[in-house]
Amino acid sequence: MKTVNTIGLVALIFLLGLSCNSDTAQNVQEAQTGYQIQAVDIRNVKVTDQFWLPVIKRVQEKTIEYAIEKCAEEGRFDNFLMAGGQMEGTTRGEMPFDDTDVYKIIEGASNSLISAPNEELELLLDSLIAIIAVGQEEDGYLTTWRTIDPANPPAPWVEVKEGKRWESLAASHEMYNPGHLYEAAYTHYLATGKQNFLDIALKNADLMVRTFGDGDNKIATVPGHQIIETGLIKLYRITGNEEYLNLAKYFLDNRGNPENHPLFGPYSQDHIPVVEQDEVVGHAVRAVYMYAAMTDIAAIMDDSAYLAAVHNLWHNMVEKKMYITGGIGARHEGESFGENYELPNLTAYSETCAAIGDVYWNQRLFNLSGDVKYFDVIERTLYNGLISGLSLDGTHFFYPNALESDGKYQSNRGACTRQGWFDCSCCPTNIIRFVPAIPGLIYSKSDEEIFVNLYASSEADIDFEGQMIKLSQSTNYPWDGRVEIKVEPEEDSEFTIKLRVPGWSRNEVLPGDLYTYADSKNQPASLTINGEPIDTEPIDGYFILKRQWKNNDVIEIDFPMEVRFVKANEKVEEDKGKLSLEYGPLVYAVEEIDNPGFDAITLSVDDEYTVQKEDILLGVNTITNSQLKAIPYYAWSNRGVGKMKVWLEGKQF
Ligand code: FUB
Ligand code: ZN
Repeated sequence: MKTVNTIGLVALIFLLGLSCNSDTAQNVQEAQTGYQIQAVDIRNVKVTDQFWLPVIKRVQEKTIEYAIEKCAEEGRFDNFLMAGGQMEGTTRGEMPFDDTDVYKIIEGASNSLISAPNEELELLLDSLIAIIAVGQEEDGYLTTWRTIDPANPPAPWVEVKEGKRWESLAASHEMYNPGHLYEAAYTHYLATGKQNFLDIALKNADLMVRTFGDGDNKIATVPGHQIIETGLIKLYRITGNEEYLNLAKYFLDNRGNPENHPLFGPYSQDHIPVVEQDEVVGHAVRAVYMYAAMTDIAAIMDDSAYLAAVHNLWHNMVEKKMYITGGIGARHEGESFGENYELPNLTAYSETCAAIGDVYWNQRLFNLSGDVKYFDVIERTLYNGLISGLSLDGTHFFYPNALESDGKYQSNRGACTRQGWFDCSCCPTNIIRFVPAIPGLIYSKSDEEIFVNLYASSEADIDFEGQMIKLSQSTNYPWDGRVEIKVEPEEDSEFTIKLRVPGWSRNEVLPGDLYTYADSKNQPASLTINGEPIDTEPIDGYFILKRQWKNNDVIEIDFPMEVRFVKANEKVEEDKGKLSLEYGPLVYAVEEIDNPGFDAITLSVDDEYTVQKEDILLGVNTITNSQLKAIPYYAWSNRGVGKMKVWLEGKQF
């Protein structure tokens, strides 16, 4: 963080005379999650990885500060002060959910504090929280635009009739704002142990509990944009207050129930009851946030109808509506899913927020079952359609993530390339909230097993079966597939480590038949322990190593990487006759800047390629032959405007 700006903001708080009450939490309890598998907490995972650490540092050292400056510039903080009567003026910004950018920055910064303690940043967060507290109404209500001037929402599409609370829930984001507030407050509390933000969230959640439901003087309805549900469940987890859990369930149970409220329709997944939904429709971010909450309910309440529904929805999404990059949401119109197999490339929406929400959902599904397929989706999304949203300089972003560019079509909200900010800045701040939490995806544990889900150099201290087990992973993944893992139990003992064999290494692009490899170059993964080859086949996608582990045992795994050619199901009209290139978990793209003959490029499965590390784009493996040079998709559009393709005309397959 640049000291001058930080101090400037903090000074502002003290000038305003706001107190930063940051008493630490007491009497807070962790309620049962219902999940049989838990992530190894990020405070126990130290990432040293040459791929992910620079991305995490970029967000910690650049993007967070950049976004705080943008929020200051665009009046996000002023809105809280105006709502609390400490500043004169009218609502700044253009979205009814601008408050959430502040919450999401605090969430990401809180996670960042775990891996990179930073007193100055922590103090800054306390200051921002003090500003937020100013904007909260006496009874807990918190949506600044409405408090400042209910008759004048920042966006014309928020219909105001009488200026009353909750009158325009389809658009007002009066429940979406609190949802992000709860998510952020939960993370801030866990990261810092401070209760200052959590107090604001709980005061608001208590208002929600008093306001919504079927009882006397309550409002029967559901949120327009989901996220309050997972937020409420998180508050339930740390307080044990079942009213929060019950309200989340109420909101889910009543979607698609016309007896409860006039339905918002498929755009908001409010067309039929959630347990009957089996096709992913409507606004993709709303959808995956809702499916994540449904999965929480399935876990906590052991609800088989919810479980069946999320499985049906997942199959539909992954088998019929997912881009090869893991991105979801085909249409700009409504930021929404299209029909089955409708996956245009130039006009793909594939919103960064939707990719993030999808990872959150898939991790929950994994936690329920330990099924490898969920981490196959997570890995593909992470390395491709999610991290593409952040530029290499940390201050430019994709909101939609197109899979093709003609150099003219403005896929990124009015631009052909990455933008420094947006009128609607949901994606940059979602990147901030997500990226510092990436260490929490790498390892998981159940009562019986330790899982290695992702390959990234790191050290994990895992509290397992009454002892701490250290795993030290060292790898050059995703640039090559060799991984070494040192195992250090406190005492020699028998336990099980499950090593995920990535889908691409099992010759599976994604679960289902939406994409398949067009070549036959797959080479099986292999394994040694202390240099001795282990003759074992993956079972259900894992190397399962159950043995007496001794201190300093070393596992070496090789996932051989080859340049692979992918073809799409023939029902995907857009990709007919086309091939895409992959290497390990990375999807590749060709950009005009590297390819003078861009328009004439074709691929053949017989082509021979060279894979080499090049000193471009912060260091990537390029794939080249006499005809083309391809770069990892996530790094496209970091060198100006130009044409790009993921899918290229194919020959002989
Ligand atoms: O409506 C809030 C957020 O803004 C959505 O999740 C994004 O898709 C963007 O529309
Ligand atoms: Zn977004």
